[in-house]
Amino acid sequence: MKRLLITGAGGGLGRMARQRLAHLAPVLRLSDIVPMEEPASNEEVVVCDLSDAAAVSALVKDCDGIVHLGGVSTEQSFSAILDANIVGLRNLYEAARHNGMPRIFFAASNHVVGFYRQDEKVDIDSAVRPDGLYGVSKCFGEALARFYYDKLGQETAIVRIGSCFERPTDYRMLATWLSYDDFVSLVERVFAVPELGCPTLWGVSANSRAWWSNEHVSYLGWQPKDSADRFEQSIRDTGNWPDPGHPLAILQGGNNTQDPLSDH
Ligand code: NAI
Ligand code: 15L
Repeated sequence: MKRLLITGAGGGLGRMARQRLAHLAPVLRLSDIVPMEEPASNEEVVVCDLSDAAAVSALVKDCDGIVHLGGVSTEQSFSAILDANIVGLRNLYEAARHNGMPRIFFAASNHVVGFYRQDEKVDIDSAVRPDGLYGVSKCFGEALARFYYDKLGQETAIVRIGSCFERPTDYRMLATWLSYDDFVSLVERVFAVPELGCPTLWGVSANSRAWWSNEHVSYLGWQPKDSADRFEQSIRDTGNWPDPGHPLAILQGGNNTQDPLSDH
């Protein structure tokens, strides 16, 4: 791979990916709608709104791989979600179609199944039960990725990320945490396997409390090494532990299930 595009490079995961994925290609192209740090000698920095089709087409040109992290990452107005996650994603896939179909790592989300209970078994073939418009937009993204694969052969790893932060900070994240190291090793595998196809998988570390299994994608050869287990006592010690009746302790989507529904 000569040039890897990272969208959302100004965001939480994007800033980490900028530091940790440089070994994957001689050139990193970094993009976001917000200004980013000045480029190093191996970097290209491009400010670009995903909802601008022409700009996204130019962005994707000459890239051999895409880590797509850009977009609205929380529950917001439908118009914001529409521009970034729906129009923006369609623009990305059209740009890929016209620029050599680079392999895509798509940051999907556990919030496509947020209204399942934590004690329900959910696998990759379970019906989606999004917990907000944000989750709905990720369902669209999953369907679009699958459509471009079935129609055109565009390869994508649809990664339903749990909670990818430096460390788990609450009860729910003891199940959903994905460590930065495990995120990096997953991206490495996605771009290393000779044939990827279009798998949907869970972006989650080897947490004992995890609700999801990745047995169906053993061909990727990805083995998460971290576990949230070692943080359990320190989280208990903070007192940040929900009552059994709290959504954080009942529903997979946790507090997102309680977000107000925007009417614009
Ligand atoms: P973030 O909100 O920190 O980063 C997203 C970036 O996308 C931001 O820098 C934002 O400026 C950019 N963006 C928003 N609208 C845009 C537009 N119209 N055009 C171009 N760029 C735009 O989110 P984070 O945590 O870094 O997540 C990255 C991706 O991973 C997101 O797609 C999120 O939905 C997904 N994800 C993250 C999880 C996590 O635990 N961090 C869990 C599940 C999914
Ligand atoms: C997500 O999809 C969000 O982007 C992130 O901010 C967290 O809320 C994460 O899920 C989570 O469920 O912890």
